[in-house]
Amino acid sequence: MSDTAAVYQFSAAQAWQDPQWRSDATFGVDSTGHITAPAGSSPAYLDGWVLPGMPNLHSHAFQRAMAGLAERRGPGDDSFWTWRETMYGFAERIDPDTLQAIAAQLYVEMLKAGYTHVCEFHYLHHQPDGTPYAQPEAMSLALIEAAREAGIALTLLPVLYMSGGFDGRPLSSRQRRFGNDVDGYLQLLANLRKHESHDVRVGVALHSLRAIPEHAWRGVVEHEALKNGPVHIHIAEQIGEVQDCLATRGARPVEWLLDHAPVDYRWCLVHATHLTEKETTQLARSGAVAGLCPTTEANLGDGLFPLARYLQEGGRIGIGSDSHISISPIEELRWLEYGQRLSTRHRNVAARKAGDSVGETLWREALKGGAQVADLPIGALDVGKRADFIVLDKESPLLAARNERSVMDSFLFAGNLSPVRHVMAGGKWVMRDFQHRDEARIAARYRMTVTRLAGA
Ligand code: NGQ
Ligand code: ZN
Repeated sequence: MSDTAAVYQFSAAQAWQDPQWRSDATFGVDSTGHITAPAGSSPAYLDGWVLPGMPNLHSHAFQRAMAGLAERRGPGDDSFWTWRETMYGFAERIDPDTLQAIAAQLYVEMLKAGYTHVCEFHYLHHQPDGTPYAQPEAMSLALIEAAREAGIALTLLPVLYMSGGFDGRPLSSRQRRFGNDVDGYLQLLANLRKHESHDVRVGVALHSLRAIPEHAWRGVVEHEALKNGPVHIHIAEQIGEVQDCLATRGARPVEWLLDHAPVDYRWCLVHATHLTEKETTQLARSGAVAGLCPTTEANLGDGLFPLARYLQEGGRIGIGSDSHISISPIEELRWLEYGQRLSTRHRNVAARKAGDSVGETLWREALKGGAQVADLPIGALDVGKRADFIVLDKESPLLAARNERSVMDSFLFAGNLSPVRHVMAGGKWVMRDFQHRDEARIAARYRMTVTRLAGA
C-alpha cells in the first residue's frame, strides 16, 4: 500500500466543516492517518454529528493523580501558592514508570472526552535531587510512550526552568528536578526531536518569566533550529506574579513580554489572566494564542480572563485542562463563557454578532487556536489534516430534536453525560461505542500505580 492509499472512506450524516455543518460530507483517510479527498468506493456511514477533535493546549500530566487531593482547608489562607506546595510534594514521588502510567490513563480520559491531541508542558526532567536520569530524557520518553499507548497526538514541550523567582534566586530543593541550563536544554530538545513523527511534535516552553532570567530566553526562542516552532509560556496567572514583575522589571508580565520578545503566531501565552485593556488589545493583535484553562484557573483562584474585549479585538484562544481537575473540553468552554456571564451579568458573551451561537464560536475558536500552537495539522476536517474526529451519539436524548443551529449549544451547555460515542485519532479508531481500545489495561495499571504512590 502506498503512503497515500486510502484506508477508509466515510460519509457523514452531519460533519462540521468550518463555518458550518454539512449533511453531504464525504472524505477518505490515508495510511498515514490524514484526510484525503473521497475516492468513490462505497464509504462507511458515520451516523451522527462528526466534529474535529479538540486540541488540549496545556497539560501537566502528573498532576492528574493528585486531582481532588488539595481541596481540604489548611491552617492559613489557602491560595495558588499553598496548592503549589502540595503539588511539589506530590511531584517528588513521580518517576518515569509512574509518569507513563498516569499519563496513559489521563490521555485515555482525554480521548473519551473529545480531546484528540495534547500539548504536554513538561518540567519534571531529572531525579528528585536534580541528578539526571541515566537516560537524561527518560521522563519525556515516558510521555511519548503514554501518548502512543493511548493513541493521542502529542506536542511535547520540554520546559526551560532556571530560577526560583523574579529576583533570580536559585531553584529551591523541591524545584531542582525541573532545572536545566540553556545548553542542557538545547541538548534535550535535540535528543527529543529524533522522536518526532506524524503523531509527535516537539516544541519549546519557558516556564514563566519568574523562572527564566532575562539573559536566557533569547538563546532558545531565537535558536536557528527552533525558529519556526511553537513557544509556550505561563504568564500573568496570579496577582503576586504581576506585582513581582512590576517590582523587578518595572512592567507587568504581558507588557514586559510584548516589549522584549518577538511575540507572534508561534506563541501561546498560558492563562494571561491579569491584563490591562492595553495589554488585552496588544496581545489580541500579536497573533499569539491565549491558552485558557478555565477549570484549573477557577480551582486555583486565579481570576477571569477579559474574554469579551479580547475576542472583540480579534484575539485567538485555545483551551487546556492544565492541572486536570477536570478533563472535558465541554466543561472548559462552558466555564469560559459562564465566568464572563457571572462577572458581566450579560449572556452570550463569546458570540460576536447577532445570530451567532456561543457553542459554535467557542468550539471553532478553540480548534483554531489549539491547532496553531500545537504545530500539527489538526483542528479541521479538511484534506491534509490529521484524521482526528469525534462522533456524537445520535441516540443521546440530549441531542434529540436538535438541528444544525442548535446541536453545538446543547452539546456544550446542556450535557453532563458526554455524548462523544466514537473517536478517531490519526486515522485509528481509538474509541468505539464509548469504549477506548485499551482502557481496561491502562486503568488497571493506573490504579496499581496510584495505590503504590499513596502508600509510599
Ligand atoms: C505548574 N501550574 O507549573 O504546574 C503551574 C504551577 C508555578 C499552574 N500554574 C507552578 N496551573 O506556576 O510555579
Ligand atoms: Zn501550567
